[in-house]
Amino acid sequence: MSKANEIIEKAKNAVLAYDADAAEEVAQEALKAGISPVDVIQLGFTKGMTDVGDRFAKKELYLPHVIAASEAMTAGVKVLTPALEKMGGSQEKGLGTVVICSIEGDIHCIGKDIVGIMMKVAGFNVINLGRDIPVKDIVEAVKTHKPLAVGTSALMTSTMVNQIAVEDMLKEAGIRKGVKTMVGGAPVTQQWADQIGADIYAENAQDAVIRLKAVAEKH
Ligand code: HCB
Repeated sequence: MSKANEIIEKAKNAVLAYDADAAEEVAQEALKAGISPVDVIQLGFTKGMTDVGDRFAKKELYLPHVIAASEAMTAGVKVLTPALEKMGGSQEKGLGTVVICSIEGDIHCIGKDIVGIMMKVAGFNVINLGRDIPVKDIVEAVKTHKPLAVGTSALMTSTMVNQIAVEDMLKEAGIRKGVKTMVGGAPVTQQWADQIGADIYAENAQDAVIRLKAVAEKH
């Protein structure tokens, strides 16, 4: 196994072991070894988190396990964030402003925060409103910041519906045409984006960057 794969595997296992110390250590090891922080997050920590989610769904694990696993992932990502932000130093700047948040009713924020970091790295000015953000506040933020795009994250089938409300309230406010809407989160699909009239569906943080860069270039 290559050094990179070994570290990625360790990152996954740190989340599976609910071990925040191990997650921090492996993140530091990755930085020292020059392994891409993006790969450690996407192929390591996220893979571990997805496995925990699958086992939670099968009732093999309980909520405290999910909490502990997410704390481990957050600790690891925190160590990698400054390195990721530095990577942004060499990238193109001034691609435009993007507002992001977890949608009303949804406190899941790990994926949304990774999207935010990756967009910052790519050269976007990111306004991260946080989690469980009321739709009316999202619309207000669009009025205030006049972003290129507004990205919402929904991790639950019960909160996805609030992405429809974003589309509706932006239209009611007469500002829908001036902003691109992006939707994401584990249960969200391209089909959902098409159904509700969102402009962009992004499967993961890298995909979000690619798609938003394409929008910024046309702008
Ligand atoms: Co949570 N939870 N959870 N949870 N949780 C899920 C989402 C379930 C699917 C688990 C399951 O049952 N299999 C489930 C939802 C079921 C459903 O509706 N279909 C669920 C549930 C039910 C709940 C609670 C209701 C549990 C309870 O209290 N009984 C509760 C929610 C309360 C609420 O929101 N009001 C809850 C709580 C929690 C925590 C707090 C323990 C923790 C969140 C911690 C935090 O975020 N700070 C948590 C976690 C961690 C999960 C799982 C295990 C992992 C989510 C995650 O972080 N994945 C998740 C299972 C799963 O999703 N497979 C489970 C890793 C990240 C990196 O992936 O998909 O979020 P991501 O993000 C990607 C991608 O989607 C995309 O880019 C990201 C990076 O590549 N993306 C975007 C994300 N947002 C985007 C926005 C864009 O605009 C564009 C791209």
